[in-house]
Amino acid sequence: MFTNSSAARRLARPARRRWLLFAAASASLLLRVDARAAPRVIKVHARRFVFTPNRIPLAPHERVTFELTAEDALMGFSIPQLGVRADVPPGIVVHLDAKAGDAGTVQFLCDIFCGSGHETMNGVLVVG
Ligand SMILES: [Cu+2]
Repeated sequence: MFTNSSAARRLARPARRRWLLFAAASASLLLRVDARAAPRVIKVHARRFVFTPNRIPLAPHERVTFELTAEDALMGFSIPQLGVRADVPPGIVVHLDAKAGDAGTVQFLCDIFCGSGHETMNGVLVVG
């Protein structure tokens, strides 16, 4: 069909450019999907009768994974408003997925009696 190879190359250039644009757009989309797929990991340590940190900023609707550890007793990590909780035995790393809601403050607390002072063991997610 083509009488010489330079004519074939000229016609091939737009196709190659389209392919490169498609590849770049696909890579960009994959990166965005990966960023969305990987929730931020937030480490929270519990000891009688304190969570560290006890004030955690989150973006509205952010997906996070809490990486929970306990030092000296079986603890509970509960976020009633988000409907999630976990037992946190000492010496074990526990992962708990959660998704923030709209802007505002959300309390978390220990929901396993761990001694005198347990009732003050809490913290707050600051969503905004
Ligand atoms: Cu407790």
